[in-house]
Amino acid sequence: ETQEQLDAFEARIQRGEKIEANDWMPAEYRRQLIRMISQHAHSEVVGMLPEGAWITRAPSLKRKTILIAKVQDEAGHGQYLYHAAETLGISREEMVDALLSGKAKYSSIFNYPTLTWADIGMIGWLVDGAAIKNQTMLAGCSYGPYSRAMVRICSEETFHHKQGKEMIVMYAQGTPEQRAMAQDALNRWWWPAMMMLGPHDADSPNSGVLTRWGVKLKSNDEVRQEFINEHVPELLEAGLTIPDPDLYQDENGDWKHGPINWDEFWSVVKGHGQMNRQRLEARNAAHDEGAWVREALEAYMNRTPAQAAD
Ligand code: BYC
Repeated sequence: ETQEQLDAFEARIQRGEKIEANDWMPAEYRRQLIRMISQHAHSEVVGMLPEGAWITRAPSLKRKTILIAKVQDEAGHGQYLYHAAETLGISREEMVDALLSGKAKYSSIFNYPTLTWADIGMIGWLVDGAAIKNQTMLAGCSYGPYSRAMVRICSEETFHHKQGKEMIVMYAQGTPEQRAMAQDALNRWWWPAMMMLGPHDADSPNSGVLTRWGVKLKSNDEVRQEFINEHVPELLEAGLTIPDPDLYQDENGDWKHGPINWDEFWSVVKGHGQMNRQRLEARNAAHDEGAWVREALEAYMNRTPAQAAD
């Protein structure tokens, strides 16, 4: 890597040009994007598990149909993102191996259990709500394939967000049992949703280079601020109580939150959350059970011309 190459690359970023798969890029830019996009893909795929667990227990055919469509969308997002990462020269097998062996990270949020049906609504409202804030920012990122993936994914996430909000607002105005179930879901998902947007800026080692190269256009704390500014008033209007006694609105209209339990966050990220073990076991089992599909595909690819003409 020469200084001229780096200067020309950074000038392109400055001009707001997209970097495409075959363009020159610093090795560190490539490494950072492979890290981020593959972790994002893994999150989509693991994210199917907490919600998938409720497909058979949905309270109506309508809710079941919506949930099946949502979980299927997450699989599509995973596919799309694995492809985006492949444009950087890593294979699908390497990425999947890293997930299945526990080497790769995926979003902390999916290591929490879904204990009641209201958790499905709360994931849509809060988790997809947080994801949209992060991903709308990433839709403007400097790497073309990732940025284009984000545009499509965000439009689908918007449906996910709306169905979750609609469900929770309805339960929050429902019977005392429904209200209690919605409040309990908020109590358990609020802080994990805050954490999923990443550590405070001062503790975010990757932010410097990602910002310099136009991958991150906003910091973790800025995205978190956008998330709470949108969601706090809406949750309060729904009649719910946010489980943060220190929450207040400052003179600029920003909602300020109390301290986040980062020990819990790092413990989950390091594999010690409530559901880390089960999530990896479920992914490994699904991979093993899908071996025959991969074998069938390979046999089909290797068919003789005579077989193909049959
Ligand atoms: N969980 O330097 P930092 C979804 C790690 S899926 C686990 O700030 P960065 C959905 C981080 O990787 C949502 N690990 O990192 C799907 C780094 O470790 P490494 C997923 C986390 O990259 C289904 C270290 O902490 N979205 O929407 O600058 C159903 C230091 O952090 C987490 C994405 O993946 C975490 N929450 O910023 C419903 C979006 N946070 O890798 C919904 C793409 C941080 O150096 N990713 N770490 O060993 C990003 O935008 C950024 O990677 C992050 C973190 C903002 C998440």
